[in-house]
Amino acid sequence: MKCRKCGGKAAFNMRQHKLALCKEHYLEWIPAQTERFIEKYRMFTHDEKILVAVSGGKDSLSLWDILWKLGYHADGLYLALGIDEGIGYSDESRRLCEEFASKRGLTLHVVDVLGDYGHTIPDLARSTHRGKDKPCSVCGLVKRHEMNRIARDFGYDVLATGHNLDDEAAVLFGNTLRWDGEYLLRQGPVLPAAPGLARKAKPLCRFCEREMAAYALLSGIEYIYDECPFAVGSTSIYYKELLNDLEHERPGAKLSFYLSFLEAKKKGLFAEQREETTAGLNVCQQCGQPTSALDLCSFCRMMGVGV
Ligand code: Q46
Ligand code: ZN
Ligand code: ZN
Repeated sequence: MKCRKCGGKAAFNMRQHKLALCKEHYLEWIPAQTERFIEKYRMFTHDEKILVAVSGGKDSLSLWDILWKLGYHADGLYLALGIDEGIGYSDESRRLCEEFASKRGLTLHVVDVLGDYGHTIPDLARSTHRGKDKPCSVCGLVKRHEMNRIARDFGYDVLATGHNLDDEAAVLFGNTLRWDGEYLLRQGPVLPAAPGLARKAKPLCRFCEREMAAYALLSGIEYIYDECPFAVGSTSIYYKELLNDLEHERPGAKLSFYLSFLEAKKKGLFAEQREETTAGLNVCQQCGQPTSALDLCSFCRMMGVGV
């Protein structure tokens, strides 16, 4: 297989795009495409400050690497969740993020959930009614709250995450199975800011998992290969496998599922486009983020802080 640009030996073949590229041209193609998506979906500009949520995995570190190479003002945020499970998952992923940042001279914010709040995610899951079997709902709540807090406190214009096409297609598949209108309306490459909530963007949402793994590998990014130990057996992994079977039989099906959805939404198929709304919500008396409760938001109540 030959590189379409230079005729040299191809390092990576993308059946769904009918495109094969050598290492050099692949490492140019991914950032160039990312820039196109950032502009197309109006995610952010070169004048804005971007906070990239990094987990130590291939997607988020590749995203940070790409934004850095494209000349964006992008700082990182790592949330130390205290997930160990015998493999030192959090410690290792933190080390990789810190190393990544220091090699490139980039700024990394680290929030240590145990140090700052006195709990680890597995502890919180055990001590609350949320997440009896798995800590994922507690973890999601903490991640959303803390990402938004840092973005707001440090004046970032946008919060960028490394969700790829496989992630987005799996979420879309789940939302479609339930015809969950609210979630469908909110799903997309960019979610505008709302009072108390930062704008969110997913610049990698059109690249599949394989493409991001190839990018990380070919650019020599050191990342954690293990998934979070709690991800094993999750519904989203099951949906990803289903969609991969489909993709195997019909290359391009995954991308077209996602893009056709975006197109349908644009045409108004799902009624009026709705932005993230905080109308009817109150303000948490402790942290100031929007909440449906009268006094403290779920995060502050769970952490036992404040009033
Ligand atoms: S939610 Fe659950 Fe993830 Fe948190 S506990 Fe791990 S798998 S990291 S995306
Ligand atoms: Zn080439
Ligand atoms: Zn709060």
